[in-house]
Amino acid sequence: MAYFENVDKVVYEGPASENPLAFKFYNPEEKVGDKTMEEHLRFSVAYWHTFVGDGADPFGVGTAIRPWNRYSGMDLAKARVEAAFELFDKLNIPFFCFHDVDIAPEGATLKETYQNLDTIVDMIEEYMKTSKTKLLWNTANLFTHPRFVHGAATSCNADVFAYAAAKVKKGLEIAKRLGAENYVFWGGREGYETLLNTNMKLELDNLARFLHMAVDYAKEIGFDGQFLIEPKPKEPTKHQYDFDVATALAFLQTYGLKDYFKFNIEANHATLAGHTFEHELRVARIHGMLGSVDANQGDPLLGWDTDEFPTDLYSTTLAMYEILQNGGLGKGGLNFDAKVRRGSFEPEDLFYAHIAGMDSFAIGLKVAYRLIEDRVFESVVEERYKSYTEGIGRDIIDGKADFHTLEAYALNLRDISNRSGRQERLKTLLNQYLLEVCVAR
Ligand code: XLS
Ligand code: NI
Ligand code: NI
Repeated sequence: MAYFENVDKVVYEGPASENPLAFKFYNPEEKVGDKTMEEHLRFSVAYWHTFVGDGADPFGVGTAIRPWNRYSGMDLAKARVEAAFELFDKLNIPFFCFHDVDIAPEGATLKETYQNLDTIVDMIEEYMKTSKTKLLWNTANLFTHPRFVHGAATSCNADVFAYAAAKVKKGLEIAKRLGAENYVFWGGREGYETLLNTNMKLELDNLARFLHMAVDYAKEIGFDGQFLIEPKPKEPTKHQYDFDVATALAFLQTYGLKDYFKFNIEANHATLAGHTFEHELRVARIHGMLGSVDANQGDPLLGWDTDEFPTDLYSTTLAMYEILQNGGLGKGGLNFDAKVRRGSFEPEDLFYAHIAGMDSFAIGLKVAYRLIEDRVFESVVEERYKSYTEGIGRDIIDGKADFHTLEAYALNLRDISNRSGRQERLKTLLNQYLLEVCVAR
């Protein structure tokens, strides 16, 4: 049966098209450089927002009209799988992502939960045989159920640590079965509410123990997907230990975990941490740790994780700039960890939202590619740091300078001249490139 009767397959019709259910810029087969748009962008649908989320907020109940909601329990879980693969097919989407609790309801016991999961994973596996859509990543939800009130791997309660380990063990087995490209760790409640009751050292040590066990188990079962850490500074915790890329990187290095992980960077988490999206991508990239992206955007007027579909072309362009400089995302992708607004409650809105996100990143890709091809910012950066290619600068880089030689050099300096950073000029250039791509019909 069809859940989205009013929607046909969404195809590329070009910027002049007036069909709201068509792509205007995302043309999966179109080549940008030596890769197609589909290969560059590796779009993914987030199961939780699209098939589970109902639009509830702290002040009101759900508003979403979802044809599968006439079912409940395991029937609902099965209907969601049917709806999911219908949407994947109609959007021609190459990947999807889920938490364990998104796909199957928890049972009365962990054993029963496993059985529910197995039934649905069987079904998903069957669908995947004939669908092009692959699993970008899965993860375990270690934050919703009351047992995780004090965290999971960082809980003060060892029983909870054990329970969380069992859920991740099962998650890795599912990842292996479904051929997931990655496995994600987002520590929603791995943080603290007050230092007055918190043994921070023990909690961090335990988080590292937990992740080492996960690395060992993946090796044991031969799961070769990439492990990803998804930083977020807060919410639901007051302070999350994976605050931002720099903090999580220090943690991974301290505990000998760096070689086993990369980062899954979410735009709205970056802004919650007081950074831009591109800042987090840059920090990960220069350390060789850029793994995947949760593509969404926040609302600058609201101070929480609003998970909006990405439509800010500045942001998608600067993100794609980092991704292209990284040589792509490898096993990662652009996962729409994004939800339609509470007021956008019709099933068709799920399509409009994904089309908006996909077109926005397609524009970002094209603009970023041209900027790099023309070496617009590279030549500026090269020129700006030129003093390190010769003379005293070269000596600093080559390790030939020390405080003695530098002092001797400085004492002889007559005057020091700096040059303008030209920010405003560069932003105009960025605008010009953006307009060129958008206006060229
Ligand atoms: C929540 C996170 C979550 C992760 C997966 O803010 O973004 O959705 O991506 O657990
Ligand atoms: Ni996320
Ligand atoms: Ni988030």
